[in-house]
Amino acid sequence: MAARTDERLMARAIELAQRGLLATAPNPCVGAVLAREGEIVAEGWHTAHGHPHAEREAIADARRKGVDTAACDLYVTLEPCNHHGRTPPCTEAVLEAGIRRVVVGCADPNPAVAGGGADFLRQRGVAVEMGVLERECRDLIADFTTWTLQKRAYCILKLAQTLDGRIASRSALPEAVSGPDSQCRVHELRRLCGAVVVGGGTLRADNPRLTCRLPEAERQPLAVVVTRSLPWPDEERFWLLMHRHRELIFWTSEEGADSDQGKALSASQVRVWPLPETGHGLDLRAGLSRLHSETGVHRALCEGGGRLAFALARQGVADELRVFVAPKVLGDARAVPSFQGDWAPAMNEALGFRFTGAETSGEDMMLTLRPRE
Ligand code: AOF
Ligand code: ZN
Repeated sequence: MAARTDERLMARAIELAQRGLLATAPNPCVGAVLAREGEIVAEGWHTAHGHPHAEREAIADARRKGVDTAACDLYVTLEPCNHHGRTPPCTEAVLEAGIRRVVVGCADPNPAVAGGGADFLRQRGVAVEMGVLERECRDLIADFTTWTLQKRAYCILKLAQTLDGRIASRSALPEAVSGPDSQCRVHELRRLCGAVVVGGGTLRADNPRLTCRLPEAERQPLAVVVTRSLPWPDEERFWLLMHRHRELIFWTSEEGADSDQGKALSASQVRVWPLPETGHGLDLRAGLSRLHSETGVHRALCEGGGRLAFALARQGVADELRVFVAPKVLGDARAVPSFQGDWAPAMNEALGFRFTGAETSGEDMMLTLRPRE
């Protein structure tokens, strides 16, 4: 099959996979298509954790439609599994369906299955091609890779900024930077994430609600506030935050946790987690690990401000950036920058990212970036 056809069909499998983004955690989202002479005849995706895998869904779709699977090529975003987990191995389903050619996006990073599926199929005479749209397929499951290999929550950093890279004016008043379409997308991101994380400064300046205001939101994310100077438990805005969220957690320093405020908070219903110091602020990776192990949160959405955004980027845990760029210029050196630090004096020392998406969002642009590999 021509390389361009393989890519077109894999692109469709990626689209299908994205439908499972919310429900599959802690499994990856996976999509599959069955094609005959380059034409899609059946489709499937992993719909939810514990449900059949994408390959089985595609094969079931083919059977429903009366399609002869033995005459089809299978395109799947992730290497078929070869292990008995919650579901039987997909490699067996492929053999039973008589499929002779399997095109795979990327290898499974799960150490329990890594490499096994493709080899198993090849040994049984199936042609397996690996690595079609590999980077896109790896990006698709970057969250899963973080959970399985690093055992921590995957961190999406959201920024809403002006053309000149400012997230707020000098007035420090809560003001919307981006338009209603972008704000709607932010609620969609909050729906996807089990926790929202903000710096103490942002909380004090904006008093954000940090809730998902979409009707389909099943539950609210828990709230994490990163601050060295903890509030007293009766400070109103923190109570408000607590009542809106399932839970409120403070990430602070050892001294913060030991302070009178820290002790008073711990004695109320608030969790206070002291994080180790790194040379670049509190150890946010440790916070994300603990979030994953103690609360089962898979994705955390960081909503600023600038100092926290920079610390995440500097510590290499800004796994995905969603930057909403509003077509506005403040032109004020005292306005708040999206990344606030004291870092690179020269361009060759800048932290590097790569663009993985750019689309319009009402009057704004939404850019998606990931760390450089
Ligand atoms: C596939 N196709 O659609 C998915 C795969 O607990 P289980 O049985 O659902 O297995 C989970 C593991 O299977 C998961 O950790 C990942 O390695 C792989 N997911 N594999 O062939 C799929 N979702
Ligand atoms: Zn499988």
